Amino acid sequence: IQKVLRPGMVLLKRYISLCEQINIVKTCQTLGVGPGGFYRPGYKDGAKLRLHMMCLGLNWDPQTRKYDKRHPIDDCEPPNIPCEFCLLVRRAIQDAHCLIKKNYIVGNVEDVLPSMSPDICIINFYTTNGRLGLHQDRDESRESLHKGLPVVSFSIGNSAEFLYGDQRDEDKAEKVVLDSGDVLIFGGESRMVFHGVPSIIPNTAPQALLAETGLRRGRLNLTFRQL
Ligand code: MD3
Ligand code: FE
Repeated sequence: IQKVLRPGMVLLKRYISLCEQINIVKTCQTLGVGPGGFYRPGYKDGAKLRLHMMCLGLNWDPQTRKYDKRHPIDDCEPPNIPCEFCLLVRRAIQDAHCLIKKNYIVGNVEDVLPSMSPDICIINFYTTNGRLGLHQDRDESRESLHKGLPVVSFSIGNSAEFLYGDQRDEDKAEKVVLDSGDVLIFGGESRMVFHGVPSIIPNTAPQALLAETGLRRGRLNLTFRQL
């Protein structure tokens, strides 16, 4: 089940196979401990985000909202983005292009949803009480934002409610559920939408994923961007 939710916004349901999901979780587990690994970042005002985060390729600091070569806490250079991740991102954008061409009359699909090759992967881990308020992602370069280069997101583990809309108001936002294996792409006209994760739905991860990885109750989200 694949859906174009808005121009430039494509949801590929259950796109990542269970086997690929298991490999992604194992990679995150390996890279996520020790220096440069998962931590609970803070905002400018000192409040902590209700999630654990780590970065690959480059670093992003929620406190300064800046991209950097090094980690703000331990001064480490983050690990590279594994090739398998980048290949999956590329395949997802290609399949989104096919979907758009099949369903809409478009001149050049690259205008509706540009291709991108990621410089950074931000990995968020939400426990059962995790959440992320409505926000826009606009810390990338002016060129990247201007071109509408997409953010590609992978959801793995417990399902999450996901809100998106044209305003910061949760009551005016549209809601979809993101399940394990779903890929969501936001590019072109949809790049600046407000979006957030109001709640994680307990005990919804595929049993085999938990058995194979020991992933604790929670949800992993990987977002890929070109700066
Ligand atoms: C729409 N992450 O990392 S993923 C984020 O589930 C972020 O962890 C959420 O928002 C999460 O910034 C949502 C879907 C997503 C990611 C980035 C977007 C949607 C987006 C950027 C622009 C528009
Ligand atoms: Fe975001």
